[in-house]
This record gives sequence, structure tokens and C-alpha cells, in this order.
Amino acid sequence: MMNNKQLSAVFTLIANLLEIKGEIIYKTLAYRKAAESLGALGREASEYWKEGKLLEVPGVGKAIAEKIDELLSTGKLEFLEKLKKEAPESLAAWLQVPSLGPKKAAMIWKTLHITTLHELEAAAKAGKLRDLPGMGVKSEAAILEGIASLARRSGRIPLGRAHPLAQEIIKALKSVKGVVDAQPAGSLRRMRSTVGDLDILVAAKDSAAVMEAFTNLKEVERILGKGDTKSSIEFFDGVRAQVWVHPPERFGTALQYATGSKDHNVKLRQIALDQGLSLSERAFTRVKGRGEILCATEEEVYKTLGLQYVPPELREDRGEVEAAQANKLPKLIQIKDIKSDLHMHSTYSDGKFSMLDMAKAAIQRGLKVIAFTDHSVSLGVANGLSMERHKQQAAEIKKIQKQLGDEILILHGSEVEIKADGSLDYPDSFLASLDLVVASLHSSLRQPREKVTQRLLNAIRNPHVDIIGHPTGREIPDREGADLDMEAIFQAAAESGVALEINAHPSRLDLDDAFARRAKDLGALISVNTDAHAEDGFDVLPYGIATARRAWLEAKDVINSWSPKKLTDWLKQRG
Ligand code: DGT
Ligand code: CA
Ligand code: ZN
Repeated sequence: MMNNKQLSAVFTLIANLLEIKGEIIYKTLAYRKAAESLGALGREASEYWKEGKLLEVPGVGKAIAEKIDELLSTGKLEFLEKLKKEAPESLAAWLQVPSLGPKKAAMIWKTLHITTLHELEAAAKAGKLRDLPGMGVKSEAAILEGIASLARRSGRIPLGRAHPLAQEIIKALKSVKGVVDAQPAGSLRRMRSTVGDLDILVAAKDSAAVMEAFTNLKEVERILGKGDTKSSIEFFDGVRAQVWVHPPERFGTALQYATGSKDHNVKLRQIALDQGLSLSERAFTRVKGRGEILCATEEEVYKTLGLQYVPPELREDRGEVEAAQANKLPKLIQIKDIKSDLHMHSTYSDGKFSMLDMAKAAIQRGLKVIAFTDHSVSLGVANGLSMERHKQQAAEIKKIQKQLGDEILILHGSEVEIKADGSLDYPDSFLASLDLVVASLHSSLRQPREKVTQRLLNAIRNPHVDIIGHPTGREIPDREGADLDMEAIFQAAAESGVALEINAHPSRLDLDDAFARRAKDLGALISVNTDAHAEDGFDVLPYGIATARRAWLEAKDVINSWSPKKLTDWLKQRG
């Protein structure tokens, strides 16, 4: 069943193709309006459709409703199929090039008989556009620059979208007859915060059935390639996935190869060569003489190379190969090490669940300590708490604590706003009365470097602050973090003993892996928290732990792995 995003994309495509075909803009407006409305609709259009109430969707008139009906019942649209024959679909991508409107696009297409972005770029580079009607050297250069800027726009997929999607695909592939195993590979398995595409590795003797199932997955838009060992597809929203099939007895070398990173693999191949072996995705082969060494598991691959097993999250050629040679890899933190979650929200601010419900969900997940850190007063949009309402919250925590007994320890904290002028949202005397203080930036992130850095330093040096929440304020994929002097921040954190957060939410993962590693090296403590706003908000923890592992962190570096006693002693001593 198509979702709103997909329906919206169809109507945008129709509008674009109509414009290129030469339809007057006025005739395309209804499609654009429908696309926009569907894209921002809070409820699935398919729900309205089931109730026979499509016309109630804003921006949807009779003609659009009929098209949605056809799309939802057949998955196709005759009108669009016809249109694609008149104006090739790939032309729609041209309209994303700044400075290239539909008229010019149509003229170039009809004159030069080219249809893809790639061909357009080649034509511009070859100077074939400048002499066309209404064009010139300047407009040709503008098109080239426009194409370059499109390419710079990150097309990477946030891990929080890629990971669940990959799990679905893996589940589907595991149910194919003859499949022995299916695993994520590539940057997905290394748990990078964004991935270029989804790589999936399947162990099976026979690949035909796997490839068939893969290319027939629901929501596949295009098949980019289909072969015996490798196939690639593109989903409706542009996400690409490839699957590689290898026989079970070769699964170790294949998984190792496909996991990468490329630079890590280059180092491994060199180590193999030094031992007279050539390493490929199929096997080790002897450079001189005959015979293969097959590895069914990755462990055997690293063992054959005389290396400690390197966890996927470390395989970025950032010193892990050398450390594995010297038997000095860190003992990376694991999910089961985590005993506390020190940043979450309840209905006291912008959370969706009561404190009692959140505490019960935390118990279910094995947590021993939680801290409620609802927003402070100046964050009005998030229903920030006045000091008065804090009193009420304190009383309720007392009550819940009594009810739940020693199943879990509940701390009363706050996520205190670091205001634009660098001050905190509550007076020190009040902060001192809380069990735990998380200080975070949510506003004025675009201040100049010196100013925004100083705000964070103030918070770090406040003796009542225990954790800096999502320190840079970045949001994946759209918002870069504040322009901060991170080195100064790590040093100050190390000096004052404040913990810096790895916020586990996949749209944050802030600190990122590289920053968290540097922070540890400079002696700062780290805290991995989910920032849960609902019961299932706790379930993003694996993303935070993966980021911590990519930062080479061990359990002892992360305060959430400390025993409840060690943690509460630390908090008391900080004041
Ligand atoms: P991505 O998709 O951009 O986030 O990054 P990766 O690391 O997933 O890279 P991708 O998808 O291009 O290739 C998947 C894996 O295949 C990569 O991690 C290692 C392996 N691989 C790809 N190209 C090469 C290569 O030229 N040499 C070697 N040794 N391995 C490669
Ligand atoms: Ca990849
Ligand atoms: Zn928060």
C-alpha cells in the first residue's frame, strides 16, 4: 500500500513531466498542491481512502482522488504511464538543477535528444549547450554548477531509516528456501550514522531464488542489476540496496569483504600478501602453488591473518588493524553493560507518557536507574517546567519510587536550557536541589564560534551541571551542529568532570563517533542516553552504543555502565 510520501512523489513527478511536455504551469498546479498536501498530511491517505473520504484530504479534488484511488488499488497509474512515454521520466531530475526551468529543459531534450542528468552534464562540459536558442556561455556554466551542487547535497540515508529497512529485507530473504544466513554488510554493519546504500549478504548454495525474492520485494521501483552473485535495486524513495550471495563455506571471506571499509580491506589484503596469500571475497589463495583456504566465518579470516577479531564498528582504518596486530584492541562497550538512562522526558514537558509508564518501560528493559529530565522553563514550545511545577514533579517521583520499591532508582533531574546569553534557565540554588542536571543548547545555534563555544563552556564550568546533552546540536540529515571549538570543550569537560552525551537518537547521534573518541582521549567522561519521549523511545539505545563502539569506548568510559552506587556517589560529590 503506497504511503503519503510515495503518493506525493507521484504527483510531483506528474507535475514535472507535464511542465516539460509544455503544459501551462496553471494546469500543473493541482498536482503540486496535492503533492504538498499529501507530504504534510498527519494521517495516511490510504486510511481516508478505506473510509471513502479521500475528498476530505486538503488539496484533493475529484480528479486527484480518482488518481489516488487507482494508485492505491492497483499500485499504478495509467495517466502517468502514458505521460512517461511522451516525456521520459529521467527528465524530471533535470528540474532539480537550479537555473534550469521546464522550458529550457524541454528545448535541450528535443534538440540534443538527451534525457539523463549524466548526459546533460556531458553536453554542458562539451560546450554543446551554449549555442542553443536562448542559451550562452554563462547559462551553460550555471547548469554545470547546478549539477555539481546537486551532487554535493548529501544523498545519504540516516541509519535510523536504513537499519529497520535492512532488517525487514533480511527477514524476507531468510525465509527463502535454501538460505542459511543473511547479514547486513557495508557501512550499515559498521553502523555509520548515515549510509550510502544498503549492503546485504546472503549465504546460500543457489542464488537464483534469493535474487528473485530480492528483486520482487514490495516497494521496489527499479532493478539496477540482476546477476548470479550480486543484484541491486532502488526503492520508491531513492534508497538503493544490493544483495550478494555466496555459498556458506565462503561466507566468512565474503562478509568480511562486503563489510569493508575499503581502507580496512586494503590493509588486510596487504597483510595477507606478506604471508604469501591473496585475499578475495571468495577465499584466501596461495600466491605460489595451489589451493584455497576457505573461511565460513569472519573469525577464521582474522585468525588466518594472525589478527585479533576486529568488531565491524572499528573497521575504518583508524588504527584498528595495528591494534589488532599488537593484540591491543579495546574491549568495546556492549548494550548489556548499560544500567542507567539519564536523559528522558515525561508528560511534565513534551513526553508522551506519564513518569510511571516510563519507569515501568525502563524496568522491562533491565535499567536500574533512570532520571527524568524534563525541559526547563524557557523552552516554552516543549512545555518547559517552572520551579513551581518541579515541586509537584518531585512529589510524584517520591510516590512512584515508593510504589516501585527497589526495582529501579528514579532521579529527579532537568534538561536545562543554555540560553542565548550563556546563562542557565534556573538559578544555581535551584540546580543544586536537583539530583541531576543535563544542560543543552536548543536555540541560537548559529551564533559565531566564539560566542556559542563560550555558552557551552559556561555550562561545563557550572558545578551543578552533570551532563551536556547532545553537545553540538546537529540533526541528521539536515542540520549541521553549532560551530564549536570542540577541543576547548573536551578539555573543559575533562577538567570539570562533566560527562558529554552521546545522544542515542538516530537523528542526533551527537557526539558523533570521532568527537566521542577525541573526548575520551582528552579525559572526558561520556554518557549514552536515549532522550526517550515515549516508552519505545528507549529502543534507540543500540544506535548510541554503536556510536560509542565506533568511538573505541569501553564500559568504564561511559557513566551509564557504572553501578547505581558509583553513579549516585559521583552525582552527590558533584553537588
Ligand atoms: P556507503 O555505502 O557509502 O555508506 O559505504 P560502504 O562502506 O558501504 O561502501 P560500498 O557500499 O561502496 O561498498 C560496500 C563494501 O564493499 C565496502 O564497505 C567494502 C567493499 N568494497 C567496495 N568497493 C571496494 C573496493 O574497491 N575494494 C575493496 N577492497 N572493497 C570494496
Ligand atoms: Ca554501502
Ligand atoms: Zn531531551
